[in-house]
Amino acid sequence: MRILVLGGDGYLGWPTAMHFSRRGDDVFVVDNFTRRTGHIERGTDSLTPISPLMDRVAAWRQIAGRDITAEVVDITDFTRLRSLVKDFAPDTIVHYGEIPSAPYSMIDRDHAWETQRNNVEGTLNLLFAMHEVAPDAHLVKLGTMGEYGTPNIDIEEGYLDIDHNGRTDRLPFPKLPGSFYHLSKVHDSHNIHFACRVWGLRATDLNQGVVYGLHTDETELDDRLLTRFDYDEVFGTALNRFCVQSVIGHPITVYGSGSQQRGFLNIRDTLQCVELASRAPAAAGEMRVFNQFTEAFSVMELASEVCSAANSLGYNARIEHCVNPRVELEDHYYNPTHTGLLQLGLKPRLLSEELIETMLHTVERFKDRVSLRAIAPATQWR
Ligand code: NAD
Ligand code: USQ
Repeated sequence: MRILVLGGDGYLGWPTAMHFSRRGDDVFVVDNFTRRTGHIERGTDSLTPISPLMDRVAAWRQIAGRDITAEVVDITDFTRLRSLVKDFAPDTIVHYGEIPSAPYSMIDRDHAWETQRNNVEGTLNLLFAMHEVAPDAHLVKLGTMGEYGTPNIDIEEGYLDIDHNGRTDRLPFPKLPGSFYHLSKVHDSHNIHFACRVWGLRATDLNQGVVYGLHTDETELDDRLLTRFDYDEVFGTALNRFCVQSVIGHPITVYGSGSQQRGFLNIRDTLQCVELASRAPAAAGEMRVFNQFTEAFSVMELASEVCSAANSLGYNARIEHCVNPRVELEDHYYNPTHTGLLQLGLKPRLLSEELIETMLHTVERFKDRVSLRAIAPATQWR
């Protein structure tokens, strides 16, 4: 398979590129280093030291004996994106190339605008490029469970059968996103749905939950192949942050009561899901939607799991409830369907004490790189 990975220098993109490359697929990675410059702007960095993209590619060639092609391209540059898609002629385009942080989008007007401009413009460009020069390619787009928010009804996979005034239809599931970032994903989903309906493109929208974990089979091969691991309040996500906090003796920062629930998955399962979706493409004209997570937890459950795993290793971990910087429901109903990927063959790797301990051991190796200043929640939704 010829596979174009947009955002292939990122937390999920780089491991995805190696994953497909190792399986013999022809991989082309595109990135414009927005995530690296985002860290420079905030004065923060990944816990793991990550090599420059071209060094990663060279290390991969040396270690795995395989080539990954990489090019620095901003996908909001339509002319370059179009010619790249035309020349490479991908079968599959895995699109991770967006600004992924809810807090970043809530800093102020400029950050909200930059998140929506970058994300919506990049995806719109991609849809036009596919329409013009790669109409049969399959788009595998990373969306988010946060598009749905936390409605007081069961969440379906993308669509809802509605019975209204005696008539029925299957319509996109209503969305209640919780940040300008999550909203950008809703706008993308609408644009993708439109392009599939009107131009006959094929797409899979993967509404992914919060990803945790440091390692995949490929990143483990050599430190030069490590992926990023963020723990700061803007780019770090819950479980990853809690592991770093436990190792350095910072209280685990539970926002509010911690009873808010989310879907979670291991980074290895992200790769599994993306591969399953890629090898079984959507039909022409179809926007298929999968809810991509393996387990739902409350934030408090997650914090307690990390706290007890850390304490069993001899750390002095403890939980602290912070005033919630976000506007989000804490006590709510949460029952999202997530059967589509299981039906395609997903074998989930569930969270366990052993898995958290492995993460804590890796965090321990790099703990001297932690900047304490970056941890406390500072970005307010109000
Ligand atoms: P990341 O920031 O590490 O990776 C995204 C990559 O895309 C970065 O390397 C960035 O430089 C690049 N990029 C951004 N804008 C670009 C542009 N205009 N042109 C070219 N490259 C661009 O984020 P991640 O955690 O790997 O997330 C990947 C995708 O998955 C994102 O779309 C994110 O919204 C989605 N997602 C992530 C999670 C999670 O928990 N990490 C959960 C659900 C969904
Ligand atoms: N939270 C805490 N303490 C922390 C960090 C977070 O209690 O130190 C809470 C938040 O309030 C929230 C939950 O944990 O209720 C999840 O927050 P998060 O920062 O881990 O995740 P989120 O902002 O939702 O964003 C992440 C990724 C994003 C992806 C999303 C999937 O950054 O790219 O889209 O997870 S989902 O949450 O399903 O929308």
